[in-house]
Amino acid sequence: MSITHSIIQQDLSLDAKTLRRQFAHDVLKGLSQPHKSIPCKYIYDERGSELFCKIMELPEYYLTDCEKNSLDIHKDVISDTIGRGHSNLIELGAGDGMKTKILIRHLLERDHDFRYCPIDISESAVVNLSHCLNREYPALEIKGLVTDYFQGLAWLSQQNNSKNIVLFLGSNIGNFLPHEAIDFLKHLRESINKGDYLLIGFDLKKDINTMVRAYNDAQGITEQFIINILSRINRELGGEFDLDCFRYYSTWDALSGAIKSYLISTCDQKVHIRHLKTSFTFNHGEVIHTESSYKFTTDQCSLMAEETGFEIVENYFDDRNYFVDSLWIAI
Ligand code: AVI
Repeated sequence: MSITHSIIQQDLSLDAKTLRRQFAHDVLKGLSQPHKSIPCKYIYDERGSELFCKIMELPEYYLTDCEKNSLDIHKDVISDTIGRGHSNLIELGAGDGMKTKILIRHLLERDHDFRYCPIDISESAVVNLSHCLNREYPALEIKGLVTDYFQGLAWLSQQNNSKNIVLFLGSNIGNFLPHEAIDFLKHLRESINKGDYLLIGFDLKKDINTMVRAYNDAQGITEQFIINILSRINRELGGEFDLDCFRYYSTWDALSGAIKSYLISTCDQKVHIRHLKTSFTFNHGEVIHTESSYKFTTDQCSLMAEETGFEIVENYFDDRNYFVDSLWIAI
């Protein structure tokens, strides 16, 4: 069997300079608004991706265990449904790919004919995952892409040769604003063909304390993860943030149905960011919104599928009904 293990598609990978320019632009825009914010995608540099891997192992962060449990229980029916013909198994926001390994192992054991295409903004995530899978499954064809979701979709639209099975796991969809999630899913639908599949993970609404605890772990790893965004600004944009002058705060927003995470200034301060040639003023108690993690009902998931050109094939729940991996078909 031929082995392909190519990691980066140069033509679509965003180069470091472009990424840095976008980062500078988005930070300037976000911190210049009356309600300051920084897009959460910038949390994921090498350190942020490492910290996220630690979060996924925390006892409080139930999402990962629930999704692994759901994939494990339903892997037979998932693999039977997607069928055996040659396919591209494309993962958006692959991260460390640990959940996906459950499916990959199962498909390989069942002699499915597929290649695995992890797409992630973090180069280290794609490189490490590709090396790790290549070591464990030398016969697995892997084509990794270092790019953001939207460039990833542009690449996806060119993959017409085989059936596409797109994985968007981990409730990554929950980090979009509701209207952005709809636009993204419509765009995704336009990038694939009728009959292609999307396996998408949603964290479901549940007991409030359980959800809040998942973002307020006892070891403070989530705090380090979120505050890393300020270290990244210091490192890459010449920022002068004193990390001790901000504290992490996250809470359940019942109206929007999301855990909202913030960094709160603990004093009156002015912070200069050299590459932006700008200083930003923070009053004591002023917040920077850093992340929203939306939670869903199964009715909301059905509406999203309907609105974006998909039909639900089946919902795969974990043992506790905390999480659902929903298999959608493009119609
Ligand atoms: C990646 N994403 C789905 C995570 C979430 O739950 O919103 C990121 C995260 N933030 C804090 N903990 C985990």
